[in-house]
Amino acid sequence: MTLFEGLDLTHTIAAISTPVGMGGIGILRLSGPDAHAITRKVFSPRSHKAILKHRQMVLGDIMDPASGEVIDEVFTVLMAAPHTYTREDMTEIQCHSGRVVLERILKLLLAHGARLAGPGEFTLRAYLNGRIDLSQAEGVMEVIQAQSEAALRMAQKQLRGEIRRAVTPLIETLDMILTYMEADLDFSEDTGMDFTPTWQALWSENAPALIHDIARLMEGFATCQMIRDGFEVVIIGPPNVGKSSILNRFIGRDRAIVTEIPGTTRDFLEEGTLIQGIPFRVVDTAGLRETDDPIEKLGAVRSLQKKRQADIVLFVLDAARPLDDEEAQHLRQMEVEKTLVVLNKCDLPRVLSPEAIRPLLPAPAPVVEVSAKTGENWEAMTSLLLEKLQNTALTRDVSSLIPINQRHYQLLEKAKTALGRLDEGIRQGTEEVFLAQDAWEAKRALEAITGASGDGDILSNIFRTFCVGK
Ligand SMILES: Nc1nc2c(ncn2[C@@H]2O[C@H](COP(=O)(O)OP(=O)(O)OP(=O)(O)O)[C@@H](O)[C@H]2O)c(=O)[nH]1
Ligand SMILES: [Mg+2]
Repeated sequence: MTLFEGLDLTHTIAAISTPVGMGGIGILRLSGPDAHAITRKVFSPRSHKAILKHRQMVLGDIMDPASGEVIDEVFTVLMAAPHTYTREDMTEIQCHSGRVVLERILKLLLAHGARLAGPGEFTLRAYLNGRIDLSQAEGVMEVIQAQSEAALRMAQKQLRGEIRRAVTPLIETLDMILTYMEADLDFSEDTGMDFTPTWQALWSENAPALIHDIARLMEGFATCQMIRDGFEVVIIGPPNVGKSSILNRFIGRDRAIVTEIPGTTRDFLEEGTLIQGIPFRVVDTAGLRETDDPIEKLGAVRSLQKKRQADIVLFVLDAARPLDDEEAQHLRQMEVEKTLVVLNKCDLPRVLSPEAIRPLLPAPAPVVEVSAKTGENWEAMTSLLLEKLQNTALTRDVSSLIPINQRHYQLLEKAKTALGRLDEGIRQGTEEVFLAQDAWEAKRALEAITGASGDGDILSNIFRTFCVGK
């Protein structure tokens, strides 16, 4: 069943829009044809001269008209359609934020004819009423969920409709080609008019740019994901070198178990953190060593998988212990581009030095001494880590990046495949009806990025992640 099945999307809705809990101010919202009438039933202005009108805040009380009991002193503002978030009549009520206050006011609004809003229903209505497109509705959630300033900037672009601006010209080009294709299909038999030269000329003129633009949008996806979810730092190395201690220091609490017994961590463990305002996912892994223990073996397989996916690898060694052959082997095979060698436990008498490690590496890579225990040299290590990210999304100019998400990416891929088929079809002399089908498929996929044309499942999937009240 889809999220909004059976719900009357024209009925007036109400919801608490701020987190329910103790706080300075809590906000309730109403939207729909009866929003203003319901407000008038439960709100009485403090001054008898005050009147509720568009975008004017009025001080007064929320009062249960049945009992005359005042529930809270509030500010109320009416907003008149179509100049509102949903394009419907709306009300916002600002009360004191406490669970009981908020819930009693909500109950009162429901008792007077509103129904409880579904998740994201205010935004859904903004979309259904044509104020925003679907990619902008997704942008609302991206703004709320942004974990960093870069993610917020990207989300704001999405909210402002950048995706639509990127995709619309592509749809228009396809539309133009389709018009001539269809004319050919419709008229050529009856009238002898032949539009084939026209549409094929339009195709060869526009197809390279069209396909290139779609590919370019798709290319930005990996960077967008990185900005959204943060960079993945995977801590890897032999047992007992202090990998879990490093994770704990990164996140500032004892998340991973640390003991002096080698093989403590058996599986990987992931935690999010900000390093100088940049979001990271730090992954602690099971130690790598030759072993017969089946659990440790599985753990090591997972560690290596994580290492492959990583944006950055911290290869950790114990600075107070000489290298063994296995460790030296790891160093010789290291992927230097994304690795930082960390000599941990530098608070102890040192046996390993960066100078001894460097010649073993297949190419130059940073080697840094730290102590997860005392925090010595920690800043030097994090700066090196950030330096490793040079030329990634972090430092590159992302102002031209179009904020693509997984759903957009899949639709772009579908469009690109269909256009590839069409291009091939023309060369093979495929019948025009099939060529037109491919063009239509590409066009529909591009259109679905900004509009789901009433597809309940797609809308459900998007709005399911929203909170009630947004
Ligand atoms: N002196 C000193 N001891 C450390 C440091 N970092 C970790 N240790 C100690 O080294 C031991 C192993 O630390 P862990 O963080 O569990 O090491 P690990 O690499 O996660 O070990 P496994 O999970 O077994 O692979 C513990 O006794 C820690 O207290 C450090 O910087 N200095
Ligand atoms: Mg560990």
